[in-house]
Amino acid sequence: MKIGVVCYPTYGGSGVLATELGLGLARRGHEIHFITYRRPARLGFFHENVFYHEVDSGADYPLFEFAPYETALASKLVDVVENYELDLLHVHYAVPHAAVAYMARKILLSRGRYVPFITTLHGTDITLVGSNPAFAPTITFAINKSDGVTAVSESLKKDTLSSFAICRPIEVIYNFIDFERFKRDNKEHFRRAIAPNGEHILIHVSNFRPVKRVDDVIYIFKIIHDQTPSKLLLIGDGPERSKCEDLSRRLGLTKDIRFLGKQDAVEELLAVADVFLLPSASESFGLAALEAMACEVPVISSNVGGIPEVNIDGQTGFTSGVGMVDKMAEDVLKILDSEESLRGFRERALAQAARFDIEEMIPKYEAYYEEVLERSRVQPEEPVLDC
Ligand code: GMT
Repeated sequence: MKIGVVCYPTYGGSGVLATELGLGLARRGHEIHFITYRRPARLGFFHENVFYHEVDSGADYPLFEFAPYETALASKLVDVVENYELDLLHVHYAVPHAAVAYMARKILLSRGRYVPFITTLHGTDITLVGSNPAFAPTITFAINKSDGVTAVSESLKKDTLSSFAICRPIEVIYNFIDFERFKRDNKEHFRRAIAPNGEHILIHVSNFRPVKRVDDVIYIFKIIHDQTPSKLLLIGDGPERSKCEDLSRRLGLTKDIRFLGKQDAVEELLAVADVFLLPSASESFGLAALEAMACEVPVISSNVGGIPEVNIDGQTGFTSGVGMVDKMAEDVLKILDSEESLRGFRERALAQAARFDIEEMIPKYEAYYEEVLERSRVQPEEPVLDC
């Protein structure tokens, strides 16, 4: 198949997932065209069957206080579909990509070609952004008009159905993990550099948005640090970072918390960690937790959204209500209680991560693409809605 992939190219989970999916599909012989405004973070090298088309929204024209990205993206989609004869568009993150794909499909149809599009819902496009009245009518319409819709967890599917008037089926295809990359390689030299006296290593990875509650990570760490020698690695960057740096200074923890910023080889740091912290206020799946589990790192998380579908309470780590930092700290200490306890959690985390192997999930996307293509071959026009 020839597939156009639209995503945010930043470090967010949806862009990571979209890029890994595209690369995985390319390895299986499909021709993949990424179409976005900047090269996706994980698309650093030459890959056979992979193309990248940059969207220029004409931002330098003085009239445009807000560059018309959607218009430029729709035009680029039309151009790429026509010139590379794409079969299908797969857009990740509903806002604004689903509406843009709808527009592109209309334009292409007016030029004699029906190209179906699939929308993958990732999380904040539904839970935080999509239900905002500024976007809701457009997003509801574009989801309903998609030729196929997937959600990354059962919880996100449920949230979508309860927040919007959706009158079409949603397929759940979970986030996945590439075990070639995410595995517990021996990085003893890193461990010695970070924790020279054998301290425990806690880790958090995110884009430092308020929804991630990185300040809770620091409060949890403070409780643990008061009881056992430990270090905290904070990976990623975003709007809350300086507030968190300030908090760690106020709590007297600067020596033992390292803000490492954005890192490409996250797996190398996960490989030396003992516990991963993810106390988010909202999380449709928690790809970062899955990456940790694949590296045999147990997870302490909140119990919101799709997290309990990934992190099994008492097995692969523990889950708690949002903001329950005392309980989360207690749970970390339970895991770290003995070598044997830690080993058990590590083994179960890895076994659970194996359920989300990329090799199992990519065929699910392929099968879904086939299904959508077949439907649009039989009926090459907009889906007729029963609502
Ligand atoms: O919050 C992020 O890390 C970024 C965000 C995004 O949409 O780019 O991630 C969402 O999509 C990921 C991939 O499907 C999910 O694993 C994350 O749980 C989800 N984030 C939230 O729901 C807050």
